Amino acid sequence: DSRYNPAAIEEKWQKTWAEHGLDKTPKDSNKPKFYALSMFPYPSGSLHMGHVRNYTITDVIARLKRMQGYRVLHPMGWDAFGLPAENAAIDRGVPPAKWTYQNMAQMRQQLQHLGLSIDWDNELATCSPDYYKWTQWIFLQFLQAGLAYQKEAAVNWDPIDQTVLANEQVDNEGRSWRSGAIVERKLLRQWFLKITEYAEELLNDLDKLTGWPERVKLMQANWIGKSIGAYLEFPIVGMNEKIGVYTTRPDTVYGVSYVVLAPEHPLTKRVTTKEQQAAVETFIKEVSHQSELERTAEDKPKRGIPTGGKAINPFTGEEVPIWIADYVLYEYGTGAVMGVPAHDVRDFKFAQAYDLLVEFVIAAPDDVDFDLTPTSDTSDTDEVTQLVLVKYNEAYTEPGILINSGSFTGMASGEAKAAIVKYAQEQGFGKEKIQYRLRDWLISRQRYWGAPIPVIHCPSCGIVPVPDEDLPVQLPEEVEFTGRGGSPLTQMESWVNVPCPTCRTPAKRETDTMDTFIDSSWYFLRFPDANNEQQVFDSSKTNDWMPVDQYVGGIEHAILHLLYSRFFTKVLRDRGLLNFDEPFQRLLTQGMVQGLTYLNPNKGGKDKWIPSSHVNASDPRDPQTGEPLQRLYATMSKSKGNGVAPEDVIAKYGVDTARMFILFKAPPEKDLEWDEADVEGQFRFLNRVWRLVSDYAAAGVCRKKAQLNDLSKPEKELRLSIHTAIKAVTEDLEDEYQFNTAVSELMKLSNALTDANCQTSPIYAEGIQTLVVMLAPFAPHIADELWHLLGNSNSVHTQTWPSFDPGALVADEIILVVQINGKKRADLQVPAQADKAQLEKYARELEVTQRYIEGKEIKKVIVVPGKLVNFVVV
Ligand code: ANZ
Ligand code: ZN
Repeated sequence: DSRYNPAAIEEKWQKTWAEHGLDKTPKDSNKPKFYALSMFPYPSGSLHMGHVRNYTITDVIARLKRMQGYRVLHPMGWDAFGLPAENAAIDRGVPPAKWTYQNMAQMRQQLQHLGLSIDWDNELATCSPDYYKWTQWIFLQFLQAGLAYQKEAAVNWDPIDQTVLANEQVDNEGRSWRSGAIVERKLLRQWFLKITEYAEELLNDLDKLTGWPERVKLMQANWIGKSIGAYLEFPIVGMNEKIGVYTTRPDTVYGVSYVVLAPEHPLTKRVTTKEQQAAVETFIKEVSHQSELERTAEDKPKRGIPTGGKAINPFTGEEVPIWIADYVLYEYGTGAVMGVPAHDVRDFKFAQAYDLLVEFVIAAPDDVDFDLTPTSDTSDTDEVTQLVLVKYNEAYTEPGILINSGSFTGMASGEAKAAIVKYAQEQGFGKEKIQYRLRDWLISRQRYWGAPIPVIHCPSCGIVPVPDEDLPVQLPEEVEFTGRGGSPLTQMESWVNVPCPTCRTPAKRETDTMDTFIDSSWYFLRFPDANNEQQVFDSSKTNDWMPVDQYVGGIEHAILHLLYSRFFTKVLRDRGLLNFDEPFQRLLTQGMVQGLTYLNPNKGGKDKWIPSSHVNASDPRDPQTGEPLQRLYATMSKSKGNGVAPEDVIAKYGVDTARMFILFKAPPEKDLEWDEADVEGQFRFLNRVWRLVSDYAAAGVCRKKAQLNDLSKPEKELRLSIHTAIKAVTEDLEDEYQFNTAVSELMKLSNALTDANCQTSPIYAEGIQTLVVMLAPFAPHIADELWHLLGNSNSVHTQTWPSFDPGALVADEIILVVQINGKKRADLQVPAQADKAQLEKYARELEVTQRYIEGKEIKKVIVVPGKLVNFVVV
């Protein structure tokens, strides 16, 4: 049977490639390196279409680069620690390790059916002791460098389950997702990594990432959030203490009408007067139930309470009230703010709600339209104030000209900022301050399924790192998962109690495990040397393969994973382990895979989504109510019931068709609408290629060499199509990975071959071969099968990517337009290489021309080579 049978050939080739070690990473080779990496998956249990798209994109690139003469590293691993495994243990009693390794086995098998050219020898799993040993070792490197520390931090505390919760585990009402208890803010000792120490470099080096999408770089820059401002001190009335505030608008300091502290600020208790004490305590308690998002959202009302205390504006000597408010965050700046309602939107709302003074000290340049000098008398400035107060009935947040600001009056904001900071510095109550929004990374998790933080708390020595030779600190296996009472590790006495490595007195292990983002912050450094038992990696190997030349993954990792990985790379570089600054040279963030989705517009909540399996596609109606449904495309998800299972598509059409469809349907960064008709379309295309090539092979492959200087017209035309296709496909894959247009070019070439009239020519043989070779990265199985049908015994994947002959791209003949006095009189096919004189001759010899010029005087002949000849006659 000579029909295209994907199931048979795909299995056969996957086996053959494995047997021949085709996907192995070349060990020693002089070829240039190329590191192609997909963001590794979480082993949830089954692959979804988003995975298939991600890995297909990376695989096409890896295969292409091999054919283009690179040695390629294309590995795969598992981001295998994390909560779902622990929840499975709590809900179903399966140990987290067992659940995780089962899922990995299942997904590995699914991946292997996708025909991805992955070198499985480098496989790694972050939950394996061979791996987390080195995660722990890296943590100790941070500790040694002074980049890991413990401090008290406000965390979400579930008083019923007695555990810390991540922000995502607290719902909008402030309740625990598990127990339903109102979550409290509690100060606990937590481990942090000092990412802030690298804030400036993480920001500046974004400029080096020329192969990253602009929007990802922008998201990172905003996350780091550098702001240049001032630190100013406000003395507290009746106390020998000051409140330090951070402000980006020191130019507004004459407009301060109150000072406001975060509820967690240590000074709140001491500045509060007796009369206010009870009210302040109640307020602080209430705020502790709110999330940061609720506290700072622009549209939420700002809530606050006066402490009764007063502070002095060091510039004016005036007393202003000290307040506490929910919109001030303890973790940012100094946790205290100077309130300037006239020029800040939040302060304005706050002042309106609590009837605080609004004093304008900045005016738009156009509103200060008369001579105003710093020495002008008070009546002038009063006048300006009047003018401004009438004009603005909301905060004026733009820079402008200072009014009502003592000796700074009349300065522009920019100049005034510098002058005010300088004055504060001279007087000893302030200085310039650069502030980053980025905070140190809280990495403690009171959870079991993560890498234990490798330190021991000794009553006499303090924090003692676990000695390198005792790593890894292994997770105990005989653990009970109840979901209550915090991490199961705290209850494992035999595990917790150990002698201090330094002084041997009884001590306790740290029971916190690390945030799983730590595991994924360095896995790409391990792949070049994944099986090293002696070292985290051999630096020479990792330096050789790194940086990753092409990283492919989801946009959801635009900030955290990518920022943490950049941070780890820089720290390990500074520890002397790496010789490069940035881990990922080029980044491709692939779009979502969307499915056809049905929605009942009359229903709300989750019920409005009607799973497509319950719907008759030709007349979509709600199966319960009979109401007609809306159709739309939305990201595939379980909750919408709009997913397409990869295994179903593969069973029906084969992997090659699925890959071709994914690549053809949309450019990789764009969302992709799953459309069965287009899948069929690609299946038909592969069938056409199959017939084209197998018919040709059956008829006998031409083995003659082409005589390029002696080609027939159809041969020349076909050769033009072949080399145009090589050029176009190569260019589409060069800078932007435009797989969709590359596939269209392959379709064009296939059509040109179908239409060609020179089947026995060596040019035709070249065309068939070129088609099969260029198809190889996209549809690897069918390409290898056809390659063998053509009589080759090696694999198509070991072929060199074709290059085009510029000579073949030159057309033989062109159409020449012949004009008389600018008017077109004829079209004429002429040799493309004809020079000016020859063109004029061809045009002149034409019968039409003869007729028009007969008996006339030719005043001028204009020849535009390649285009036209114009005779000017009178
Ligand atoms: C006075 C002022 C006047 C301010 C004005 C703004 C406009 P960025 O740019 O994000 O750094 N702020 C400072 N610390 C804060 C905290 N812990 N919680 C909430 N808000 C805080 O923002 C800096 C500005 O945010 C600071 O400048 C401060 O308000 C406020 F017309 O100071 B500003
Ligand atoms: Zn000790």
